[in-house]
Amino acid sequence: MNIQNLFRTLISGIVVYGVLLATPVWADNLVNLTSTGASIADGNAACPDQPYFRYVGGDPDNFSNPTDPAYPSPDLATLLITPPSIQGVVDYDVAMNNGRFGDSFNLQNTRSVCYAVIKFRAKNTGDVPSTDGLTIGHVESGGSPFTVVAQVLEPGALPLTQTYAFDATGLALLSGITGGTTPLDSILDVYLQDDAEIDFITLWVWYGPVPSCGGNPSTC
Ligand SMILES: [Ca+2]
Ligand SMILES: [Ca+2]
Ligand SMILES: [Ca+2]
Ligand SMILES: [Ca+2]
Repeated sequence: MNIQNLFRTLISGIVVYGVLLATPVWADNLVNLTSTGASIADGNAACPDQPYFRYVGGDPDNFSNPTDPAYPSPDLATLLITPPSIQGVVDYDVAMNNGRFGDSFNLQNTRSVCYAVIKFRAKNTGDVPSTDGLTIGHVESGGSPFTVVAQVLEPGALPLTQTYAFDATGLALLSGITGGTTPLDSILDVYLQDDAEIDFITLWVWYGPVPSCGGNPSTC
């Protein structure tokens, strides 16, 4: 993974119930994500008897003014300005051209992750959007390194709302942020560099044993 791909973007939230929309097939641009099984019904089926937590960043208002605030963690805020970009750091609903976007979600949970779905809306707005990426992971103390959990490359190529499920690798890495053997601070960072605009990001997370670990969270 080159440095350009590494720096592709994240956010905060609350518990609610809702309905997911259909997802376009775009597998070539997905890292540790899949368009298969990206629904609440799939998460409920994979993690029986587990409620889901919904984390929301930005308002799904189709990029409308006013801008929606992002709340990057202190470590992500440091990453966003290292080095400074031409445009600077932007919020949701801001056309980005050589800028940086970031938001952080405090997952507030120390259990491993059984299932997770991400939904967002993006569009290309800058000079070379084909090199962009939305990166989901965890920024370490002081702004580096960025532990990558999953990515969507060129997230604005499709002017549509996109919904993906984390694959087995993504779930294992996500569990390293929450309920792994050396859990971090449960903050999930999302980072985007540098030519696309984000309307909103929503995460659904089911906690519990990681399916790929044979149902035993103590072993992974
Ligand atoms: Ca708005
Ligand atoms: Ca650019
Ligand atoms: Ca770019
Ligand atoms: Ca918005």
